[in-house]
Amino acid sequence: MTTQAKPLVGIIMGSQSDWDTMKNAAETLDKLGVAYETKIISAHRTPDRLVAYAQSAKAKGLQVIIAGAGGAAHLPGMTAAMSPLPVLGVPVESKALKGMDSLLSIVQMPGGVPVGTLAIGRAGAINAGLLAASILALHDTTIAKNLDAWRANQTASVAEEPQD
Ligand code: RP5
Repeated sequence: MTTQAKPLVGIIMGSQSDWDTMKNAAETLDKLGVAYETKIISAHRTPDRLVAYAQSAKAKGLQVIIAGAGGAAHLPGMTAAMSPLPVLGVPVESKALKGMDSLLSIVQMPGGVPVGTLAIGRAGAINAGLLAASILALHDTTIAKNLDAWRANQTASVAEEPQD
């Protein structure tokens, strides 16, 4: 998906160590037929890369940014500060504080600079992919159909009774 079509979603993360979590967003977009790109961009270690990416994201055709980071997780908020695109923040689970630090860093944005904050870890990354697709589906009938099918499949996969 990343090489065949023009990316509509940018999945960015603060470190290689975030990929285990953020690949769940990528895999979700794969299932929904949404083209994306993935980049490591650290708000603290590569600030110039962050500025360049956030300021050019819309002009190069991206429509949604998913940003994952852990600990002092400033990447989603700083991206939202510099880009008009919707930014979905994924708090990556940290070793020291289990991702509570990441969650609070991402969710407590000041009024005027929104980040749509998801759950800590894998669930948040999956839901960020689904939410990005639902935003794109407002104007893309193929993605809308894929999303409807994904949801129907999920519903059908839930058993009525538990088993041993
Ligand atoms: C954050 O620091 C990253 O998003 C990552 O979650 C955390 C730890 O990074 P590494 O020390 O593993 O590179 O900036």
